[in-house]
Amino acid sequence: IPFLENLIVHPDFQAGGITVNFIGDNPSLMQIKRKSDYVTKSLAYIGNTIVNGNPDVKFVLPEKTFLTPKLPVASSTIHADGTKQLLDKLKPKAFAKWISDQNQILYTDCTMRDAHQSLLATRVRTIDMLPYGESFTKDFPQMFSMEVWGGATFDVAMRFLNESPWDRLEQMRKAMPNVLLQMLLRGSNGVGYTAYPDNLVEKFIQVSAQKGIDVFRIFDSLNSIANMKTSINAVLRDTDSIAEVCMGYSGDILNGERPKFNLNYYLDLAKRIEDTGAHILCIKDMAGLLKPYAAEKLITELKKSIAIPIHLHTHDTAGIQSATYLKAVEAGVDIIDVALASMSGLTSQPNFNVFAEAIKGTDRDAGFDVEKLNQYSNYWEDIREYYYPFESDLKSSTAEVYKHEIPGGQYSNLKPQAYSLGLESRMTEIKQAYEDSNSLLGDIIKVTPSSKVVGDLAMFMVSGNLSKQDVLERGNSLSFPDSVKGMLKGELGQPDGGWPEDFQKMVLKGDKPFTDLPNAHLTPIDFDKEFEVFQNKFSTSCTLADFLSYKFYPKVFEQYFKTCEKYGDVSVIPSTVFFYGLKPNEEVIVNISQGKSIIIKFLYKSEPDVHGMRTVYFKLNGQTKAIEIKDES
Ligand code: 3PY
Ligand code: ZN
Repeated sequence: IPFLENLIVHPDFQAGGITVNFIGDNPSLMQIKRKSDYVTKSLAYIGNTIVNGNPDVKFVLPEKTFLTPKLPVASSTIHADGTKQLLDKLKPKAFAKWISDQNQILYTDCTMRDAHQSLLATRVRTIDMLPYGESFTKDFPQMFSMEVWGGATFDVAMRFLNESPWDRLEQMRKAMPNVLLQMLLRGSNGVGYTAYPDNLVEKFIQVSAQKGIDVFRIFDSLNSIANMKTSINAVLRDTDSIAEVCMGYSGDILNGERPKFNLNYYLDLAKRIEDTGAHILCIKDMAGLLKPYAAEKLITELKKSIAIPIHLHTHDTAGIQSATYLKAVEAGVDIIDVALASMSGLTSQPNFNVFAEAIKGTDRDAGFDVEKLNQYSNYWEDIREYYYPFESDLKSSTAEVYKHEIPGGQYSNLKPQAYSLGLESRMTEIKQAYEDSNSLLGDIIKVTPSSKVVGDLAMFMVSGNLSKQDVLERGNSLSFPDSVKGMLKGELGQPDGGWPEDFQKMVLKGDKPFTDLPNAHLTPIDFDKEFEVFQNKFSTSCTLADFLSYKFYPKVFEQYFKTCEKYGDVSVIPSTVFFYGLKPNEEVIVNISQGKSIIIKFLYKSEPDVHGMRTVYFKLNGQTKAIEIKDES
């Protein structure tokens, strides 16, 4: 009986003074046991990281030291009412009107989602984000929104960080009760890389809204409204959240030689997006291709043709996107996406601190205190050091992006992908092949997951030493990657103008493509039945939210669940220890729950015995503990 050992040492029990409700009145009897279980699991995790390293960390700099990141003291002890309270009061439609009616430029902070997805392979952990979010929204309740969820964060949280994305969201909501929380949703691809049944996407939206998402930024990787319809309708029908619908920006509206994605294409698409009932239009410039004068033209024309507010998203890969923002602001854009200085630039968003200061004194200035922004940026500068193995080594901005059009979030991932295929020395060819793949596919919108398919085709070409001409000449005898076959079969939907027929035939080799919706062939989920099977497979303590994680990422969830069983909740272990373990005599404080912490000091590890087992010695709250860890080397 788990509480027995606690019960017999309880002073009231020993004094014989217990009542019938004694156990119910003393929940700590159970908790102490859980705590010791938790401690054992945490030690096992830390011990394993000391002996074997974190498998996600590909290289360690042994001499590297870290500073303790410091947050500024917030100017307020409370969270003053902000956009969250305004949305609750007005509801989305009237809230959208409020956006359009007011004149100040509004900001979304992407530091906690797209910025680290684009700079640090999405590896930033909840423990490093929460204190920032909490303090920042006390200082800046005038933020439009904080982008905190969706995109690759859902997958990476479980796959590499052993965190529940849902716990992250719930904690974010608590930490930032006054500002809108925003997520990126891949339309019928949800938070995954393929199409899912409509009722899965709908349930996902309902649960995400309940747990805290206020702004659903919905996009489709081929700009297909049909693919976004289910998500848009679910947000409009089932939640009080905002449906922000994207048009992905490709090409260059000022370049007559790239006529496919011209001004009329975007004006028409925006109008059709407005007609869906969307509350906000997002121009999703995922690769950072929207040049300053193109932005001026596009926003000016959009403002004439649609009434809903416009939110502009870009990546600063070319280094000139602050100028794009200036032109967009002059042309009347309502909201822009930024990242704190030390997490901005290159494949990330433009620099918040610099932009807020640069428009000081203009009529759209929203009065951000740049000193304060700089202090928050300093916090992130130190946090970023924890993640050094995940930095992409892009050193400077580049005009090449206008040629290859690789999205910011993919650019930083392409190198590790090339590395894993032994192609790391051939990045120049890969970038050229990416451009050629896009051309073979008929010039498409490239964003997750279509961008991944273009990347796969590029890798295939480089590893097989195939030029575009070679592919066209020898394509009938080539076996293309599955993702390319799937996309040309119709699994991601249809691009405007359809797929190039010759290339499609070459890839599919007699397999018949379909042109109805990509998820039309998928069976809807029977939630009652499947949830029960799921709980039986894992645990009755698993929630509906866990079930959704499982439906999007079955293998990843299974692995995540096993790791939780073995190591407990590792999200509370500080990042330096999570990634690099401890050095002899180094200690760490782990806050295992509100107000409860343990101090763990690593003493030393023995040499491996004949079975490869090492004994790792710790001091835990002053007492010595030894655990056995298998050395995998
Ligand atoms: C994602 O889907 O993860 C993106 O960031 C797309 O831009
Ligand atoms: Zn982005």
